Amino acid sequence: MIELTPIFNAMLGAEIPFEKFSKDTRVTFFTGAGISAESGIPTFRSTGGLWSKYDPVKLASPEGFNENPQLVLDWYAWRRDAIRLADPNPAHLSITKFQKLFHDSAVITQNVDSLHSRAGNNSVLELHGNIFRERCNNCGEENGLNSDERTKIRYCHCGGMLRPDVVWFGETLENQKLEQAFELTGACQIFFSLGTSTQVYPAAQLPFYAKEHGAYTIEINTERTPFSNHTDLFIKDAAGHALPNLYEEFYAAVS
Ligand code: BJW
Ligand code: ZN
Repeated sequence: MIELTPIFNAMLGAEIPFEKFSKDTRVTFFTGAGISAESGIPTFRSTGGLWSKYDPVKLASPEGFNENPQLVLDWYAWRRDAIRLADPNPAHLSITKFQKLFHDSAVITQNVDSLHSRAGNNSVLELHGNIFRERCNNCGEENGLNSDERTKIRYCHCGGMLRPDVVWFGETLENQKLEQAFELTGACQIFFSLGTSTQVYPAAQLPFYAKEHGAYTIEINTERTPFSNHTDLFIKDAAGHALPNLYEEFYAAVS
């Protein structure tokens, strides 16, 4: 494993086996809250992150929602407002450029903020849902993107309460999405792990699965994670700084 710090950014690509890659190389980007941090959206587990101020059991679990749905709806309304004010940052925008270079590529995100799509990324798989959608807590029926009536407790025609369409602790991820995520991970030749603490399962398995299936793995994070000792290249830096530089290196070597 090679570790690079920002000071080496000028020669980031020095360690990458570019000769193995071409425009047909399959590339998968796996992202977490850290990629949106430079857009001003707080992460969960970093110092000052959401879980240092708010209790995940009360706000991001089915038990918390059943106990106090209004508290949960208010918290999600507050987060949606903050996300609406945010814009995609250079890391999201670099992925759009990478996807023009490597046409066979996809984004698997744990984020619920839509910033990948807003940046023009394509083939985006939202593993933990989307904060702008809602669904019924009972029958699961999606209620689409709609207005800010969502701060009030409302009910589905089946009698179930409407809730944000996100995956809370103790809930299973959508099977089809998870299978697709493992397929994209197992089949790619370059796997980027960007701004995730690699602590929340089953998503956290993906970087390890990529490595086991022969992908060249590049992790970019401001801190080390459980994957850092396993990745081919660890870049200790902000994604919005390292990824645009890395794109230039790939562009020069591959296009
Ligand atoms: C930067 C940066 C910059 C900062 N540039 N980098 C014991 C009890 C109960 C459950 C479990 C248990 N043990 C294991 C489980 C399973 C549980 C789990 O994994 N828990 C662990 C925490 C221990 N998982 C689940 O419950 C999942 N379901 C499941 O497993 O079903 C089967 C099952 C059923 C019943 C029982 C047990 C299993 C579901 C997980 C759902 C996660 N939901 C959330 C909320 C989503 C909705 C919302 O947004 O409101 O998803 S929690 C939160 O964590 C969110 C994220 O998607 C997810 C991952 O976090 P992420 O993205 O990695 O963010 P951070 O903050 O952790 O990290 C940010 C990183 O960025 C840091 O490393 C920084 O250094 C870095 N960074 N700035 C680059 N500029
Ligand atoms: Zn319903």
